[in-house]
Amino acid sequence: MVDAYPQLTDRDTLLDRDCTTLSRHVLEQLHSFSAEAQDLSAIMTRIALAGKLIARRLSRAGLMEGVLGFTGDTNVQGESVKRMDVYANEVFISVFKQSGLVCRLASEEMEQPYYIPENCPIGRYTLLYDPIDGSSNVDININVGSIFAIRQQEGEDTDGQAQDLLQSGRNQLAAGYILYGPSTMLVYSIGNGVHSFVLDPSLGEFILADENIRIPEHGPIYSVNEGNFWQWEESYRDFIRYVHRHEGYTARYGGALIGDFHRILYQGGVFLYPGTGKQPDGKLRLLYEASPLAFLVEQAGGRASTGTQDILDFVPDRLHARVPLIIGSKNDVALVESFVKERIREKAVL
Ligand code: P6P
Repeated sequence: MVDAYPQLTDRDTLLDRDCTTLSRHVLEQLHSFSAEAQDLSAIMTRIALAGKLIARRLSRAGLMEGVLGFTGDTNVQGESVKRMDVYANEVFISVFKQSGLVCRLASEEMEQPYYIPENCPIGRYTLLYDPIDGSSNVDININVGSIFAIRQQEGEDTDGQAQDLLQSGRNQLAAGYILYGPSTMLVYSIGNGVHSFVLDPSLGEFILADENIRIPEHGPIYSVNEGNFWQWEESYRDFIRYVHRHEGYTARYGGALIGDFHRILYQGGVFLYPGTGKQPDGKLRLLYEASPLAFLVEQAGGRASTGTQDILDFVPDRLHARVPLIIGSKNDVALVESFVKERIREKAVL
């Protein structure tokens, strides 16, 4: 019997996989070569270039003067700025200059959005990003990441205050992150599933690794800084007591949101950064941390919540708004929310 559809040999499959680069994948994802598809593919290619430049710098950081450590400045978040924060922030700006694509960049490191005037008449896209997430890990060679979201500019931004960015995360066109770990990975979604790529330094290309990643409905991991235990509302202490008393849970907390999120995306579980007495809205920023990851996790079948509301429905009142973040497997996010809602019910009857 002649096989009507000769199977691809391993070699052919491998070759096909090696040729599925990020830019090709984006176009395939959009099933079109429209102007918007080409734009998004080109933007993702620029983001990939930024990732390669940052990964290269990180891989040599311990060998070079003036790469690690602090600048001595404090950013808009009130945090001490690392030299890598500044470098990575500027890399994203530079890769989009002359791109004709991105008119504005809104970053954790910049109080106001950065405008690229030569792009603005044509480029109607805004990049929102955290150039180095987890920079406290940089000097000790533990994984860090970059987080990004792409939005379409809506209306005129006449006063440079980017008020059109103060919208729910459901207006994101695309979102993703770059994980600088033992290998450099890029994970993204343009609303058609979540896909991961591994940087092949010998090719200088991000090569497709996993398509349509689905987060388990439940997982064993809970990821939270328990050092804040007594700063939380009682409901979060209730959740921690629950996982302490029930079999099948394990704690993992790396100090960089991206590493903790990436583990949960693959293995299931929940990451939480609740509000505290000093920071009732929590520490993590909405527009370039929580919202992009919420977009991704919902695309992967998971959930992201403030404790009482979906992250993607939260409308910020300012560019650097913070939100409490509970994100991961849908059953585990729902479990945390159940403790929050129980305490709200109890208060209501008092
Ligand atoms: P803490 C890094 O500074 C970051 O913004 C996230 O990447 C990380 O999850 C969190 O802060 C860690 O904060 O208070 O536990 O050190």
